[in-house]
Amino acid sequence: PKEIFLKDYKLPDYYFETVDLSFALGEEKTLVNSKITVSPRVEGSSSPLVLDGHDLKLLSIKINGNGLKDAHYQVDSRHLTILSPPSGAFTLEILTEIYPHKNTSLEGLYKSTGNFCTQCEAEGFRNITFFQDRPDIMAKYTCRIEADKLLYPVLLSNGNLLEQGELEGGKHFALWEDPFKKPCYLFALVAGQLESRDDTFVTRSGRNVQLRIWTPAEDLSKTAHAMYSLKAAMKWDEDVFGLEYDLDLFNIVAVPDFNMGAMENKSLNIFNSKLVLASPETASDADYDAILGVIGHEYFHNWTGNRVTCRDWFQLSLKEGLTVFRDQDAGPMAHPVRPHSYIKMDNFYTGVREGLFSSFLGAEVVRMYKTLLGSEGFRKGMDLYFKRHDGQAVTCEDFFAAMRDANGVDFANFLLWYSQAGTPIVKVASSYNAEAKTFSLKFSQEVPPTPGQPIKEPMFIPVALGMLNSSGKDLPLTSVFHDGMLQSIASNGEPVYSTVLRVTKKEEEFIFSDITEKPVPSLFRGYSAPIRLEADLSDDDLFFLLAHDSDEFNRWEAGQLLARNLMLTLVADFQQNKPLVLNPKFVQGLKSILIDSSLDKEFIAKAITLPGEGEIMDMMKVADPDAVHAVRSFIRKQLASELRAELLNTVKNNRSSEAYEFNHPNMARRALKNIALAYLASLQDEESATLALNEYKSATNMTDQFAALAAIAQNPGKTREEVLADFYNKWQDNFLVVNKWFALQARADIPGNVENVRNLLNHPAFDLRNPNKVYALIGGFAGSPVNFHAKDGSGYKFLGEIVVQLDKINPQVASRMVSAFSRWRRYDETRQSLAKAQLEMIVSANGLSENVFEIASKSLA
Ligand code: B3K
Ligand code: ZN
Repeated sequence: PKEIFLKDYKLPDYYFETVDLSFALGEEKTLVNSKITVSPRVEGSSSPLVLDGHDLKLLSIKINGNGLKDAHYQVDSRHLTILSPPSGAFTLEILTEIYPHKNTSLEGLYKSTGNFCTQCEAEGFRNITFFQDRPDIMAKYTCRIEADKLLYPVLLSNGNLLEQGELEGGKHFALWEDPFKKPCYLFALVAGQLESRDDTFVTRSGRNVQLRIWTPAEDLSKTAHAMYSLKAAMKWDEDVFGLEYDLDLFNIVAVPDFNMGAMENKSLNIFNSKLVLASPETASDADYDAILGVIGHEYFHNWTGNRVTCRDWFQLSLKEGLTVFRDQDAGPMAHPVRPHSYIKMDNFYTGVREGLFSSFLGAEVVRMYKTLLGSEGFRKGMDLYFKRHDGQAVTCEDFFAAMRDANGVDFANFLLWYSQAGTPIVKVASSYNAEAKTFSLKFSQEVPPTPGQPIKEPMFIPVALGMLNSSGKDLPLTSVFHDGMLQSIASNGEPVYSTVLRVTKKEEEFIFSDITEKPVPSLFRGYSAPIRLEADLSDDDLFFLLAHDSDEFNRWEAGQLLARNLMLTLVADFQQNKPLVLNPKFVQGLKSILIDSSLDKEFIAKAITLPGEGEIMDMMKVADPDAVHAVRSFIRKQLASELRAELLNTVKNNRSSEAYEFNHPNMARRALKNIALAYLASLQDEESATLALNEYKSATNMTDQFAALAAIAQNPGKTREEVLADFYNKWQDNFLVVNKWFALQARADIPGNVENVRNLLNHPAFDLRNPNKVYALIGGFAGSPVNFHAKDGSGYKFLGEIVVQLDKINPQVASRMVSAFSRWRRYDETRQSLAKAQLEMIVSANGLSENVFEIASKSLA
């Protein structure tokens, strides 16, 4: 397989103006006719026209209506080349045959529980027909679908329905037209037995938009929250960005077999059912939240991704970073406490040439624009971006230019965020001069070398900060001395309590004046830049920030930093066989948070949650999963025993007998109660066991029921087995709930759990062909530090075998699973050689897909 580089981007030789597709859907085969009007980019040129096509059966080609002779084209399993096309514009008509019922890769056109559906991003359209499968080919589409009327009563595609009608032989057809130009990755088709929940949205200019959410009839009752989420997203985009929906119809279809979360196809979003279906009994708060977030995300793509799209796939963060930023910012649940590892399905967007960073980091880059420019400046930049680029396929530099030009600001080296890999490490040293009443902050930054980029330039880093006085209040800030100049930071003559510095050099100093007492600085408020901070703050400073910082993110982060330091110290003790002792100050710190009734409950729940094992392992020279697990379990149990009374009260005081509601106070209350319950269950005593069992039995919604089940399942034994069996019996007919049950068992830290997971592979409810089930069971297992990294290699061996098996079914899903191996060099030598052996076995497997090969071979390189 050949690697593609950004620097090799070339404009296409031919543009496509219109594309008329016609599908004859059948049980054994589907015929696809594609009629394209083609025009050369350079008038008069007649260079060969190379089309992508993956394992397609070509039936015929016509140019300007005449059949093309064999000598005038070449076809292989990847391409169709028209050797000497006419000079000037022409029409190209290609007929192919495909086999959706055999398509287990779930890319292109495939079947999910009897219905036809598509997935084309990034390069799936080439599985449907021969095409220039690249996002800078934007064309206007029509799509005619013909199918059996009884089997496929509903026929959907992008845009507006122009015509529909009956045909002979029990068939019918529908003709759709999308008035907007789009790249082929946004094409979609759905055909099947579906019903819709209908609603309308009136746009701010007074247009009625028909909204339809399609599912099998029996699931329709579970789509109310999805509809609420869609309407909230439409309203938010109007209110915040002035962006209106641009068609009269918006469809969402939920399918059970889908490789990722959802897909933003123009006016016909296709979703993994997991991110549409919810009822209080079957979906947890986390599910409700994810649905709200992802429905918003896909809807927001209509402008950031669809109307303005990516020139090539290296520009992925142009649409993903910006759209993740928008969904994080949106919605009634937006909240400043945001763990670094905001996990959502599309973060796994790997395997295809992703560019330099994940959509998550892309969102952080967009957030920096907003931090630097303020909300108004950011909005001006967005307005200019749409004004300049509507209907175009553009680059991250174009986005940058719009932000810069709209605000007339010099961003110096900000673009390095897109090209320079690696997380900058920012060190900060502070000193207070009591006589001069000045406070100095010295910043130094370093970006560690990464493969292919040994030398790094200093980055442009926005530092939002404030300073706390001895009673924990923000000190007024008036002016700062920097670069030989005293600059005012007051706003209209009034002091400010938080400001944004621009750090752009390898080393630089900022000296604040009129600081009346020695402050504790609160740096990078709101996570103002995606960096790793090493500040000269003592534990006492951190406890102080944890207790008082007005910036909720930093308040939480101070607690996490304390916990990380504590865990690392104890890990070292554990490795040296020293007895583990928990610092009483830490217990005291968490206790004061836990009992502080003035605090938001979601904040408390997050603040008393220890950093994950993966996060701690990342900070170690050689990751030691056993030590990290032992230490985290020790701290949890110790905290539970010392704060037992407070935790019990927390559970008791946060129960509610009222009907489930999806809103902040109720979700926060449940989160707090359930984390307290989990702590108590780690005590493994009679009283806590009874408590957890009672919570399980009395739960009236999935959030509480599942949290109680998880608490019980921490501890091996008879109760665990009985309750797991009970839960399965209750929910065996609901595949989404059964996946939770798989995932819970998969990630259990019970020693030797790999055997249990192996057995579950044979469970009647399991199926390797369904991505959600694989993510739950195999993905869950690969994320469990103790058993996946078992020192006897049993976990690695298990995953290695599955990856090879899975690759034959679905390469995209297999490549996600194989990425669990990618950090194998972080472990000790024994584990390294065991993991490496599995990677080598995978790479040498017969008929390996490009997806898995890319990830596995890059991991070995
Ligand atoms: N744009 C898609 C992700 C596509 C992944 C392709 N393998 C959905 C999203 O961004 O949410
Ligand atoms: Zn997206």
